[in-house]
Amino acid sequence: MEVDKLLPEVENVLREAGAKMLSMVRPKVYTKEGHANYVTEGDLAIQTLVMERLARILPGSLFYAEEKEENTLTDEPTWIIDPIDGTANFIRGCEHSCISAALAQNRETVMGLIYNPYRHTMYTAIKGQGAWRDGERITVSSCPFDRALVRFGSSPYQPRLAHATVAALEEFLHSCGDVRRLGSAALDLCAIAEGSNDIFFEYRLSPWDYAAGMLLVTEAGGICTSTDGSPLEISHPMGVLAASPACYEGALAICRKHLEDVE
Ligand code: LIP
Repeated sequence: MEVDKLLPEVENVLREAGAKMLSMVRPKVYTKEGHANYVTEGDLAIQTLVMERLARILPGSLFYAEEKEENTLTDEPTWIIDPIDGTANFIRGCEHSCISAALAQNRETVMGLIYNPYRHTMYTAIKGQGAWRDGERITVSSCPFDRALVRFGSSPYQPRLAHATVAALEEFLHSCGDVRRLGSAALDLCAIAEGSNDIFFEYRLSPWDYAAGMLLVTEAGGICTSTDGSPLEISHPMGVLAASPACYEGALAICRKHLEDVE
């Protein structure tokens, strides 16, 4: 499958979806299972639009998407979609959310796109062909570990991970430059890929949160594994650690150590 031929059309789908997202002011909000877990009419409308358009671009492709009832990843070409990553920010008007789409083949991401409609910024990556932001090549940083900027996610739907997250954060604060929590894992992974930040971790995410971003990071020269160092898979939720080569080992040691705190 020549995925690079699909890229321009998929970019247009995400830009159309982004315009729809920005047009939805004060969207209806619904609760989902788990602590502080929400979905809006924006998530649902954008997921419907993106799935319809991508099904036309790649007839016969399957979907693994956040607001679908049932998700099972097979070896078949499958779009992994987060219609709005950073839903809580979207609900509150905190303009830091994005639309994330990945194409998987044989359970591996071969193409990833993340669109930030607030900044009209498009991040793309195709396996083996590098990572790009608005057509400019991007690479991870060379910042040393003791000066690293660390992005993290607090796994708010999983309160049992709070203690381990806070303990890891404290160690990062003593070991690195500073920490930041902005509320979109996909945009956090873009920050690692473009080199504006150096480390990202979150002890549990769903495949739609990271399937595109993990390819951006590795195609930008970074390392992306689970928080215990095992290979990151997109067939089920996992912890995620992404970092530049200069920072990965130090970050893995901290993430692994505090994973032991999780019951
Ligand atoms: C969110 C992630 C965030 C994580 C939240 C949630 P959503 O995605 O981007 O980093 O901490 O738990 O998973 O739910 O807004 O698509």
